Amino acid sequence: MVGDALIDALVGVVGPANVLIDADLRAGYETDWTGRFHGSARCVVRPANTDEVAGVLRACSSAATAVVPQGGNTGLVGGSVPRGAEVVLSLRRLDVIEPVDARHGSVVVGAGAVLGAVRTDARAAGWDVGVDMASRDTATIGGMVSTNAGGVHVLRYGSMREQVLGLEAVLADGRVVGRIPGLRKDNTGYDLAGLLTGAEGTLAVITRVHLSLVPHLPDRVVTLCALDSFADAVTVSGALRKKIDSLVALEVFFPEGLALVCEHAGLQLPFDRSYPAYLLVECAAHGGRANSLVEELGSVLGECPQVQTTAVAVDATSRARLWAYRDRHTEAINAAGIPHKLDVTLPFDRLVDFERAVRSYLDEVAPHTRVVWFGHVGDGNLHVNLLGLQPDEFAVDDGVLDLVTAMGGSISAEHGIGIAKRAAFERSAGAADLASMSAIKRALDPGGILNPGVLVTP
Ligand code: 2HG
Ligand code: ZN
Repeated sequence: MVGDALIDALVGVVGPANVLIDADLRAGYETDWTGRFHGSARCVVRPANTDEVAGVLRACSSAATAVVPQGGNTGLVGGSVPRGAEVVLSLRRLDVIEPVDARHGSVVVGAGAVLGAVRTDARAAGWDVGVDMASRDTATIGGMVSTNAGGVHVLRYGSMREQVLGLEAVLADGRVVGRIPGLRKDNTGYDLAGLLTGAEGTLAVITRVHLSLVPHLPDRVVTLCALDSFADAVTVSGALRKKIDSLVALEVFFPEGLALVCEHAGLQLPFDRSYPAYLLVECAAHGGRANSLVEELGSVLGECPQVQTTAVAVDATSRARLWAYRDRHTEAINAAGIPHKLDVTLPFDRLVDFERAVRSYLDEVAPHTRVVWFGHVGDGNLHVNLLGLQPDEFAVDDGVLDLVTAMGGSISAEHGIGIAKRAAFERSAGAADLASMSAIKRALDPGGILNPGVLVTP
């Protein structure tokens, strides 16, 4: 039987301990973080290095068996869990973090290296990773590059694509592509690293990444602002983006999400009463400038009459206390039910209209739905979490995403397309764009074994 021959071949590549066949061993790899997406894998295979990844892909290609690459399994669009009898290719054992280049600010890491661990090494050398997010202790660099992850510092440092100096990846037929040396300028041919970044494991399996680092900025101030409306939050965030060079994060959340977080995490409300909107602002510098950051931010906020009250934090513990109100949204929402996650960008001047339009759309078509909003308002990026829908119900999501498209936005700001946004993506993207993507898919993965069903139609 083909299946058994494949298992034998995989065992030959990675050893019996790293081919997980039993249902209880596979289980942790078969359901996504939200609990919305799950399927059964043929097996989970855990290679330790690039050669083994190549061996696994050659075996799967010969057996014409689909492969679902998986990093930390923190994805939110169903792109890294099986949909039916695929081989899950876990990259977590490729977790080597090479010594940081402390003079020039870069590091080469395996795809399975966890963001938090890379950040610790970078900071010890006076540098930092430009992308940060709440799932930092589980998310892997390979997964973050594959999904072009964003996070809370995009307005300062860009998404994952901007951090990649070079990468190595394995094609479906086992050939290794890419460049690791990580030159700052390299204009030779097609940008394969740029193409594989954000390809969601549909074109190749990323095995190593050369990351550009950013200077570590230890002087920080975090201010939580209370506002009377989302419109005020958008206005204040525009003023902060215009006037403050040291800005590294600009996040928004609302009373529904804050109440969930406080209940879930056992936290006190930040102010003595609730407000219609909250802005979390972080500024950073080095050279002992914390006090001047406080003064600069205080003076710009003082010129914004929309700001009702603020809480300011400078030391690490107080900063973490304010960040918890924002960072713990995702886990608090998950504790309340299985969410449908819509991650969208709008032009800044459509954000407020969009929020109103979604509320009236939901009142009309799904009044039982509970909506929890938050996001990276500094990037025009909102996370719209819908609770109370069936996991396989897509119509309400698609209606919201069509509103995004109609308002000139993007249906995926930072989480990717996966399987969750496939239909909306096909409606929002241009026909020639879709055809070009399909042609690229067919060229790099002619057998269609890499993450079929995700992102692109071959
Ligand atoms: C975040 O910004 C992540 O924390 C997750 O992108 C967003 O849970 C979400 O909807
Ligand atoms: Zn986000």
